[in-house]
Amino acid sequence: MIKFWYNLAPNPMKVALMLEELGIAYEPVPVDTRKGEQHGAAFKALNPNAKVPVIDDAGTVIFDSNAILLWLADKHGRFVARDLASTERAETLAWLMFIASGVGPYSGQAVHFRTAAPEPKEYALNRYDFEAHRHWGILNERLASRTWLVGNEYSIVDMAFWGWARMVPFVLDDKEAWTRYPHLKRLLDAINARPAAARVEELRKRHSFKADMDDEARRAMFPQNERLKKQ
Ligand SMILES: N[C@@H](CCC(=O)N[C@@H](CS)C(=O)NCC(=O)O)C(=O)O
Repeated sequence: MIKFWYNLAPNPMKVALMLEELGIAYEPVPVDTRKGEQHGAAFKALNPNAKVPVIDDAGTVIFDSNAILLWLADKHGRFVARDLASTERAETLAWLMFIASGVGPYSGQAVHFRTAAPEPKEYALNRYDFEAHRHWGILNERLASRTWLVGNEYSIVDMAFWGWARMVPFVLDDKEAWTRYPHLKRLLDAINARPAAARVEELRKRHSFKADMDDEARRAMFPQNERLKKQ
């Protein structure tokens, strides 16, 4: 059975959605990142990058959410274009990488600088907020004229989108985000209406993760700050 190391953050949640869409058995293993569990030797042997998600699929250990989505899609022949030479497959790779290297990191850094960075932070916050808006704007524009991000069917690219799209008003600190980006909302609602998304909501209730952002959590999540203390 697949083992799935996760917490409730956007990247693990996309993988949870895929596992639920496939309807395959898996064992969810919570990793409480605010308690620093991602830095333990056993976990780092699975993912040297010390982050969730990770899966162990019959002895094949794979980390990084979009890589996991592609692995599972290829293995099961579902939710992905299977012709490696097709335009749809090329577009799948392009949009998966765009989400992995742009949407996710800029969204994450926008949240970090808005909620956790010390002053002065205006320059950094402006950069990441601007880039987060720019990336979400690109997806919104693409979705203005198409139902799904790639091809004519729901795919792993939409699942990769969903992980972060659920957080857009928070990421952008913008209560009007859905008015500004209605096409994002339309796709988010379509995925939220799927039974697999409802099953992910059930998974979210199965384990309670540490909520406090106290000193222990800050040390685990923002190890870079220890360097500042030594200066
Ligand atoms: N590129 C990785 C990023 C994974 C990542 O940033 N995971 C976060 C949760 S969404 C995490 O484990 N954070 C804990 C930490 O940074 O210590 C992926 O897509 O899986």
